[in-house]
Amino acid sequence: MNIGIVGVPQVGKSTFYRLLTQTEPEASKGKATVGIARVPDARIDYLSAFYRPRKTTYAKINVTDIPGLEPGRSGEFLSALKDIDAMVVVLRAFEAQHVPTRFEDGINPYAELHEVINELTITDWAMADTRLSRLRKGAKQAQTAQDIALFTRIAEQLEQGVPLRRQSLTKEERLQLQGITFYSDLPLIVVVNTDEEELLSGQYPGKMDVAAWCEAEHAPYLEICAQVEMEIAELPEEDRQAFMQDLGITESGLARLARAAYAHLGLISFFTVGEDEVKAWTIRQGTTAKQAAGKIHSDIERGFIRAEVVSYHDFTAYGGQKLKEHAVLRLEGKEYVMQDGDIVNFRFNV
Ligand SMILES: Nc1nc2c(ncn2[C@@H]2O[C@H](COP(=O)(O)OP(=O)(O)O)[C@@H](O)[C@H]2O)c(=O)[nH]1
Ligand SMILES: [Mg+2]
Repeated sequence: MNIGIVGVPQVGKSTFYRLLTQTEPEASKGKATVGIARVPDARIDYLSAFYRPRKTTYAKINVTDIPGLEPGRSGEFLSALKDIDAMVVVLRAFEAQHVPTRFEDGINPYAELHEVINELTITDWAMADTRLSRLRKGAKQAQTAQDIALFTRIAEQLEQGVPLRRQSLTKEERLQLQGITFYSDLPLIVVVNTDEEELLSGQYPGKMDVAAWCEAEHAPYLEICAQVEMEIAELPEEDRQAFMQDLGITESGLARLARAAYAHLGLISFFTVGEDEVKAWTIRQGTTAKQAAGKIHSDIERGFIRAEVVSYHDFTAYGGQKLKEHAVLRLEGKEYVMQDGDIVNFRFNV
């Protein structure tokens, strides 16, 4: 999974990137940085403690940090986002003397949100417009005429500030657009970067508006105190818990973001286990056993015989012991629809 961090300048995007990847971004120098976030998963922790494998592999999310969006340059910055599945919009709610506010009357995360949506929409409009002029110069084939009609309509609406996400398109039109990235069409996850006080009070200016917007747009909404969590992450393991408790943080920002992203994008995990490796695999909801086998290796998909499946829940209920006797180890065929938390061994023959 690839996610891009977007927002206006100086809102904590790079701080959030640091928190997710535990590495330094270069985005402040005007460049994009891609890093890897390891998705925390208590189920993998358990399975790894059980099998004591040589290798434990958590699911990964590729995170890209880019410079803050600004009129005239957003397109250039956004073009660094490749094959993005979702955008994380970071909004500033934190108060800090040393960081100048974008608005005269102080912080305004709701206004920032609109700025970001506008920049994404304008960038798409410019792209659609460029494409349109190219199409108009091109040969007058039937396909071109269709494309011109579609792009004209899309561009008009983008120009009026309607993100592609909110434009009504038929299935056929969607197919016509396949392979073209429209930033205003990508799933959004909104992260409000709060300070400690706001985290404790659960309040910040404009919260009602931001939350209502997210609900209307079906965008996951998270409040995260990036700076403080970053500082906590740097503490020795044994001190972290106490600090998190004081702030009422029960789950890390990364864990919450990962959960929101998986749910929003319809993704689930299955696990393969053994003495060599315990590993989490990410698939779409509705993936069949045979397709899941293909994630591991095309040979396993081609030679698929059966999948031996036990749910994580059943596995832990019996402490991983005598699963056959307890009749929780199932043999499933190629059409079996994989469930979140399935522990699988694929039987295959090539
Ligand atoms: N007090 C406070 N400062 C923050 C927080 N998040 C970021 N900052 C500061 O805000 C400035 C901009 O942060 P940065 O992550 O570089 O923002 P970016 O421009 O969006 O990437 C830096 O000086 C950070 O230390 C926060 O949660 N609280
Ligand atoms: Mg930055």
